[in-house]
Amino acid sequence: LEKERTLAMIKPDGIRGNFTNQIKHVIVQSGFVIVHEMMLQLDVRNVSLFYSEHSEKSFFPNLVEYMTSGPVLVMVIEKTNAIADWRALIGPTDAGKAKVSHPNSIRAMCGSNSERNCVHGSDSPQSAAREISFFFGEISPGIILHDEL
Ligand code: YYY
Ligand code: MG
Repeated sequence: LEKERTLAMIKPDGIRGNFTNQIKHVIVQSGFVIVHEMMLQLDVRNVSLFYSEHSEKSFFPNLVEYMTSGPVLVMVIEKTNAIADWRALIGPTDAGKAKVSHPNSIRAMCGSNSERNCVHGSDSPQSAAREISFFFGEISPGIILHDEL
């Protein structure tokens, strides 16, 4: 089977709650290699672009506030079947439900509810390609671009 890469992110609540080491331990123990990692503070424009598919949702303003509330850690992680396996490890979007239905999932471990769920994972090969290049491509939010450029 071909190796695959996906984008994993520890969101601001995961960083604030000191879950970084535990999450990275789960990643490595599950057979992933962490290929790239970067910690950065997202701004409103970055989050709006990253989550543009949700821009019309009622939860969008709350999502932007959450995702800009502190630094995030983005990682490119690699193994066979990485995209589906990472989604399975993080568990359902609603971390409150995850605590009941998927108690061993990462969102059950460090998340709170559907709005504060501590981690992200790409949901398809198309999303993984887009999200990896979003953070690790030539123009990344990790590169400071002056407004006049
Ligand atoms: O891919 P995943 O993160 O599991 O869920 P999405 O449905 O793509 O939503 C993205 C992001 O939006 C979710 O992780 C938290 C936030 N959100 C929310 O605040 N309230 C909801 N009812 C649904 C999602
Ligand atoms: Mg999603």
